[in-house]
Amino acid sequence: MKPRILVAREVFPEVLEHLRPHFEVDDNQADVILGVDGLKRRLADKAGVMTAVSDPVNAEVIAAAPHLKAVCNFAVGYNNIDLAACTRAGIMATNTPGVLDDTTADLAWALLMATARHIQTSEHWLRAGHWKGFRMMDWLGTDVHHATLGILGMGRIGQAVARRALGFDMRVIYHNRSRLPAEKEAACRATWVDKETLLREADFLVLLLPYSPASHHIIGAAELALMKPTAHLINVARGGIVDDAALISALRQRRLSGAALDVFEGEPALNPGFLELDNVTLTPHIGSSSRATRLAMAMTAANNLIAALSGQRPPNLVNTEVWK
Ligand code: 8YV
Repeated sequence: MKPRILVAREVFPEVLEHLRPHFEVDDNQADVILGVDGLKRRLADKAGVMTAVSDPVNAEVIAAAPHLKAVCNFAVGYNNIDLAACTRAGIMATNTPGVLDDTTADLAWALLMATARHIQTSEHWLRAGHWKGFRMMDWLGTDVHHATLGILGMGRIGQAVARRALGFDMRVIYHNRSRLPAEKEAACRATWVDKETLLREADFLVLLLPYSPASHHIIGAAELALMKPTAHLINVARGGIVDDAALISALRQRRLSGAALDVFEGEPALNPGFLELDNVTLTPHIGSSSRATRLAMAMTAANNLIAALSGQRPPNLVNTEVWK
């Protein structure tokens, strides 16, 4: 008998076709959010699951899934999974690194340009019929070219964001726990600086850190106070890295020129303070959302699951200690 698996969210039909020769597939093409209770119910008889960031695979879910051997996230981030609980239960957890770097870097740039040049707000103003003709002072933005780009978290996506800055003749500075090797720094012409210098000197600060207790509110009131009042903050990483209430207060008081955010604390809930501001651009966690990339992510997760349940080491195993 084929192992039973759950695909916890809607996926492209070709992903299900790829899985069906290997597994008895319980899919969720109706895309109902299962939550803790739904996952507990649907995982009681499953050996594997493909999850998204919206699926909380916590200790309670794991305790209710006695046959579970693999949790394969279709995301590079995996803060929806209690990794320690998986490891304790001998369950493999995997992610999808690499396949979404360029697509997410593209969105970081789309947001950077949008906040720099008031793309969202000026479009809404135009659509509302306010444009009566040329005015010298309309929608004065911030130049992107020759500005200083700061990147906090210089993994693969951070480096892809940095490389794109070459075309805009920008100075690129970054902060990361460990410095990149010299050849990687040279490839994106980026200079390592301490966190305080990064905050003080960036005209555009792009956040690309994974969420963990250590990165919780790594950008809060004190950090925002160090930034230039002309600066813009861009977050395409995870909600919770930024203290949203502190950011709203800085934007409201114009202690920061603008922000562009794809991720939020407690999403999909949104701090209503954001909606009152005209200096923030908001998108609904679409960093990796191109058709090609979302398909590649789902296929990567599917291949991790196929490997894990056929006795092979999955290519993107996160809790490597479970592999004997
Ligand atoms: C995903 C993401 O699209 O990969 C990640 O960590 O945040 C996004 O690329 C989203 O999480 C869906 O699972």
